[in-house]
Amino acid sequence: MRPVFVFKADGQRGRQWADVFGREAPDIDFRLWPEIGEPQQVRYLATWVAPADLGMQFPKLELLFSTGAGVDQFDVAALPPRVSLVRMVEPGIAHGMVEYVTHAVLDLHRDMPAYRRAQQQRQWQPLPVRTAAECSVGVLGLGSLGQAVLAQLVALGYDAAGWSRSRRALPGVRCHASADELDAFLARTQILVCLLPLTDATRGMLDAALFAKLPRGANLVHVGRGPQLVPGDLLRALDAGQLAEAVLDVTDPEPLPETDPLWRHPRVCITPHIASMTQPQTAARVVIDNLRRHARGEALVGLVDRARGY
Ligand code: NDP
Ligand code: OXD
Repeated sequence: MRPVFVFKADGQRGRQWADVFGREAPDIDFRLWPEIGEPQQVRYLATWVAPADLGMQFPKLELLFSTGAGVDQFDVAALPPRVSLVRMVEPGIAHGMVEYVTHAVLDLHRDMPAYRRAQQQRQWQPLPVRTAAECSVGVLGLGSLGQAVLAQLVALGYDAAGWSRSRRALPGVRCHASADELDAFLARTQILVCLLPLTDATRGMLDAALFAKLPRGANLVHVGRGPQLVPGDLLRALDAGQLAEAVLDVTDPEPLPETDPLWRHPRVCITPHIASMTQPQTAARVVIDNLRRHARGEALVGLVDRARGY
């Protein structure tokens, strides 16, 4: 009997995944939610949110794939120990994030928010132009997305730095590691990009204390997760001039309620969590590759460390 793989997402994406599996993995029985047949036969599940009774419903489940890069939507502690959780590491999602962050960084570096405001006042007012090399960008999180973003920023000539938990070495990037080196990283960062996963350690991290360690007039591009940001602290930092602009692709909650003051702040740009999306063609191939690795007993790409939470 072929091993059963269940995909749970919207129908259109599901059909794209089904095409790739049909062509490239006919040895796997691909089933599209809710037409999953006998749940007792399911060995692999790809979904954004896990059903509450996952362990009971799928007693033979071995691999749970997140259909996105983040896994904070799962109650990891509630997953049966036999189930390995795998986050999405695929070129399509990285490409989208590179586009979004590069756009935001260029927009901020070249003072486009100020020019948009000047145009509304019909003001012709050139500002001094800094080269990319004179603009310091710092990325919190040097995982698959942080690394892809930094490679593009380095190619554009930015003064690039990054921060992660463990020590990384990336071409052209000043890499900082651990809480010990966070202050030095922040002190040199004019445009701060957050690409951290949401964990107990990163929740509420973008707060007044952190903003105070950035140079005055720094900018924030937040593409991690909404609960990492303390919105009141952001608004106060903007009003006090400690921060100049904020680009937020993620908020808490999502969608942001109509009455939320973030919507109305003239120096906040909000997008509805569209920075990057998993691309079915490339993602399905990555998952197939991981299924092959699993069958051969090899290490999985994107395996989540439950203790770290990402
Ligand atoms: P990875 O797991 O590959 O990388 C996470 C990085 O963050 C690693 O470098 C890790 O350090 C670092 N990190 C985690 N916790 C800490 C900590 N406490 N202190 C310092 N560094 C820490 O994740 P991805 O790059 O794939 O994705 C990052 C996040 O981007 C996702 O979790 C998701 O929240 C967000 N995202 C947002 C999207 C959007 O559309 N807005 C789309 C996709 C993802 P180390 O290297 O030492 O492990
Ligand atoms: C993701 C996201 O984690 O879309 O993939 O935020």
